[in-house]
Amino acid sequence: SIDTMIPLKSRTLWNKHQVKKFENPDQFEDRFISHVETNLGRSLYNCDDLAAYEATSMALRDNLTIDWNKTQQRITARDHKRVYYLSLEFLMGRALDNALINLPSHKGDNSGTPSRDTVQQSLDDLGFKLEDVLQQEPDAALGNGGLGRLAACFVDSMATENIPAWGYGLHYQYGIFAQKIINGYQVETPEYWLMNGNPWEIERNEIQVPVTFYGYVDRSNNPTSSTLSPAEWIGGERVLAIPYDFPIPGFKTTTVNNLRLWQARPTTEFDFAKFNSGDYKNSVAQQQRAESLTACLYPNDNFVQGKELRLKQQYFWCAASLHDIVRRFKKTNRPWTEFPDQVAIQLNDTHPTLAIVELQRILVDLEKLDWHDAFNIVQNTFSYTNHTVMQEALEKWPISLFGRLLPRHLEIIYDINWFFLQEVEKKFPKDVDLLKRISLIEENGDRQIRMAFLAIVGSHKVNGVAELHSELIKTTIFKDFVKFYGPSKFTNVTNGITPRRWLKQANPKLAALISEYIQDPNDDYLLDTSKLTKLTQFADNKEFQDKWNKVKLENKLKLADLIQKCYDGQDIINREHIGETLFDIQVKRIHEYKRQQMNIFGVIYRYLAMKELFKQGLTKEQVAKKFPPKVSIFGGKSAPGYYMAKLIIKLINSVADVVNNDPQIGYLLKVAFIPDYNVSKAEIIIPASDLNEQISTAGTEASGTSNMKFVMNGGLIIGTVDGANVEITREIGEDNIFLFGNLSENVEELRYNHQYHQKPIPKELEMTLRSLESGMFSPENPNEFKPLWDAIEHHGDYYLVSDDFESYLATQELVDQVYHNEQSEWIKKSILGVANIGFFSSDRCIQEYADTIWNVEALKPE
Ligand code: T68
Repeated sequence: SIDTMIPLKSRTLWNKHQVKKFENPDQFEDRFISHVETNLGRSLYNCDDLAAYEATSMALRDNLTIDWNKTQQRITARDHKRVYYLSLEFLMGRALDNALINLPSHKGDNSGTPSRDTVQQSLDDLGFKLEDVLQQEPDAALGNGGLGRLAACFVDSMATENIPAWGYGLHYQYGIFAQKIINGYQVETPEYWLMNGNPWEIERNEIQVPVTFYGYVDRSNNPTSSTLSPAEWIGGERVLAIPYDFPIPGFKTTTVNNLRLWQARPTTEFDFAKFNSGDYKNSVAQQQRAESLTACLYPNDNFVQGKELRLKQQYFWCAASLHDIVRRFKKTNRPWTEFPDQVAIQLNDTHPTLAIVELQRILVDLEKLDWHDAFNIVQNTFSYTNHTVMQEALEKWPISLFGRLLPRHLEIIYDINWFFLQEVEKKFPKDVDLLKRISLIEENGDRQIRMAFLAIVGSHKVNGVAELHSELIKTTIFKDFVKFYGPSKFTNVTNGITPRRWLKQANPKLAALISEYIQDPNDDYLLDTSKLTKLTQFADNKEFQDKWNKVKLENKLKLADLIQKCYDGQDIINREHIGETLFDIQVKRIHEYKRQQMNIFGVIYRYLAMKELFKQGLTKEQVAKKFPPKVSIFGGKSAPGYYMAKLIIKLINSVADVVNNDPQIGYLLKVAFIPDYNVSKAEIIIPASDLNEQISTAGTEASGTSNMKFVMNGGLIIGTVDGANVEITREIGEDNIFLFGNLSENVEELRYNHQYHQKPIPKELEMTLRSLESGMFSPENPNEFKPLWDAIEHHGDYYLVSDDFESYLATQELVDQVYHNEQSEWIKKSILGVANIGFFSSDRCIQEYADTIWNVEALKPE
């Protein structure tokens, strides 16, 4: 039907010159050279690795764009429901290697179809090393941590599962800061990731969505009407939203979805008053303000700051995205009642909750729908994912700030609240306390909008991200909503990760070994991860274990190289002993609840205990019996304003300084902090781990996703009974994970005990804290780490380090014993972990969303 609108002559010509994908190495080379010589204006004589990266990327993007167009046309032609995933963060990492892995035939067969291997060969023939070319790409680090990386895994899986889906986010000029470690302290430096342009994005200047802020609500046309009838919002400030589109390829499918990131631009309107007064400089400054709107990502993980600019970012993004979604829907000419049949919008945390209000505004004010009909449509369209139960991470906006920026939206929220509270009152008459607790507006002191509550009321489903967490939200922060709506509105979708990036791309050697042994030369197990269970039969096989171990060793050597580079060439890891050295890794954002402090306290205790043995006259060999060789590896960023997290980083680096330079200790204990942990470093770090720390205070880590990545790469977990650790244990078996510590149901009581009774501190922790106090790790300033021991000894030990420390140390002892004395058992656990991790593929996760929340089906390419 679209076709018939175009005159025959044009159609014939367009068809004749149809753009074709490169389909063999020769065509790839042709495309590569053409991009170098035309788009880049370079030649054989000045084509460096960067140019090679850009030309390769452009050649791949050409192919993807062709499939992108087909995918979009197919969805439109079939009038198929679309999913919109709204996330303020997409932590994508690098795109090129991922695109190569997703090439239609990724293994070199002899048919000549392009694959990662043939592209590698072509580049080689052209004079480049793929490894070096890949290194040229900066990470797209448009996120903080787990939440942002989850969104990236989800877009990968939605494309792979042929779900018609768009991601919507912001095109930050500056993603998360780059972390430098100077004298042991974190220093944040801005990272302009677009320095060399970006071959993966298509800037669409032809689309410009105006977005308005401030101003007032005008009812002069209808002064008697209530806030429920259409009103006109006369905005003050206006900016334009310009989309940048990123093609998202799927694995073994030609479906290519879209990730649309908005950037703010000034409007071309000019201010006559300023023009006339000759204040040219100021009117330019005004325009520059617009661009600063999307300049940077807020670098907080699990914490909200409540800054006006952040609220502006949120509205800018929601308004632009909804405008886009509504425009696309209107082209179908369907009645508004069918909007939820065509559109599912998933809110990644409460950051996009304004989209609920904006859709209600569009329907009531612009489309003149009845208030209740409109809100029905809204509720059936949206669903909300919660990622935390921690108070400091729950968004609340002061009414005063909100009302100034978005006056009409505030009215709409009041009206939503009014009708909601009426329903509550009907069901639970005269329960004033309940009304107070459940209201969308917090009335204590400074009045604030509770965004999570608004997200619940505006959605048809609310989900947590792991079983334990989904139960917790029902009994704690959202208890009253369960009472009102019943439990069925609340559900669980356990997080997942994409095995393409986190196994095939990060660990090609392990992937090759797996596909060889399970006889899956086409890597179908990357789509159907239940196939990994075929590894079970080899768990005891000596030959397989040896090969498995060899891959781990090679990955550890690669990590040793990275660490050496981070330490300016200083070799911290003794390569001679690397095979018998346990790599103990904790990489994630630095946060008290994640308890990196407990990990480093454990390292300090180990060091003190080793020194004591040496003092008693034991030889190195004798000490090694009790404390076999180990490297403790840390990585992660602290929010720039998070004092305690920064102090933990400093402590890790100070301990590293002392321990690594103690000749008596030598290779038996080393500590490394890898600066600037990000996705591309994770791809090197995770495959190298023997042991991975997932040691959050029970009940605080909603899910965790790196736990899944480590197990998928043959790492064993030492962890608490928290987040997805619980389901990982169920899947891989409790013999294959080292669990310790108090359970979440006891956390409240333990905290209470700290507040009201002086509980003695276990002697190992006492010893550790006193060594800090002695200045052993900060001779210039013995008080430097005082806040860390004070938190435990004088401020209630909120994260229960003292309650879990002994069982943590005991479990570490068990780890040492199995790793060093029962090597074959260890490798078996490692293999069984991989064999049974299939459940945590984000493909499974996306299928659950599609079936139980979005009610959307796959649309496969013909
Ligand atoms: C994480 N949350 C959870 N938040 O902590 C983690 N917060 O347990 C879970 O696995 C992951 O989400 C995916 O579900 C975050 O990463 C943030 O980064 C964040 C960002 C802004 C404001 C608040």
